[in-house]
Amino acid sequence: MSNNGNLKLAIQKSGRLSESSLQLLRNCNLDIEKFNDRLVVSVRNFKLDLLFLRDDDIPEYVQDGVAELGIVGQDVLYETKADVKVIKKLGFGRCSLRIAIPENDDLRDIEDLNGKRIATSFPNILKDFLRQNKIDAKIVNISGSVEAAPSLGIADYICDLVSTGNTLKLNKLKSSISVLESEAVLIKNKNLKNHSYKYQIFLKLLSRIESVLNAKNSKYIMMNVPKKSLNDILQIIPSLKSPTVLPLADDESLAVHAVIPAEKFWEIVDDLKSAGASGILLLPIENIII
Ligand code: PRT
Ligand code: ZN
Repeated sequence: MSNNGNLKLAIQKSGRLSESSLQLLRNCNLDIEKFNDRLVVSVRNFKLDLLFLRDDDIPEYVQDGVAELGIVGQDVLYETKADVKVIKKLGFGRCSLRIAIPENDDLRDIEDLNGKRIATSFPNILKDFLRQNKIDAKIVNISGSVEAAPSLGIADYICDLVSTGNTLKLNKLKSSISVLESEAVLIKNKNLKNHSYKYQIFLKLLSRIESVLNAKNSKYIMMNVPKKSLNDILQIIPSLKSPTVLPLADDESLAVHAVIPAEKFWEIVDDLKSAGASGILLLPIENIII
């Protein structure tokens, strides 16, 4: 591997996290060339190399310093028990590690897991979960197609990742207790601080990632309001900081601009209209540097 002094970030080569990981980096204005089958690609306009790996290998590679940073699901991270620092949740790759049971079965509470055989490819996480809840169940460790285990008779229940729930349905299973809520996270080697040059590159990258994530969760709202309604309108807007108020040519109205949490827009739009706001515009934001 090239030793060009660049910081190294490991991401999944091909899978559910690959596209979103690359998209996040491209939104940070990193110029990444097509990687085809290469293991390492240097970013053209930043002191960063990308390592494309199987997701299961990423936590250990970061722990051992082969890469200083990695992007991986919390499920894989906790299963490998690698000794790394979690820097940031990245808001994609969301899923839930759950106990699932046959459709016609019933699980009234967690105690009903006692004495059952549970198939999973996450034996470490499941073992910790069972221990914490003082449950005595048998873990059947399988690496793929866990959802087939109950119909094959090798387990009573399964513990697997669920996102839409379609896979469970197809296998006549239903989702039950949640073991772990997971999303992609940025992880870091614990000794990175000792390499001051690489640490500075890391801080720059982190500030870009934070600005992209902040922007993704925020929108810029603009509207016209009658002067007399200004106070009512300002009460309604869940602004990140004080809104901007500008005079308009007609002397009766004002323009109000603010940055709001994106998910609040539909909650407040009717209240804004009732309070007299008109010409409401909602715009995406590319970056927010706080
Ligand atoms: O080849 P490599 O080892 O790199 O990839 P992989 O096949 O091991 O992993 P991959 O790409 O499937 O998943 C990578 C990460 O995506 C996981 O570690 C999770 O953090 C996250 N993720 C998000 C998911 C899902 N959603 C998901 N639905 N990982 C797997 N699934 C599977 C699940 O195992 C089940 O088989 O999808 C099926 C269920 O999906 P639904 O939509 O039918 O419920
Ligand atoms: Zn994997």
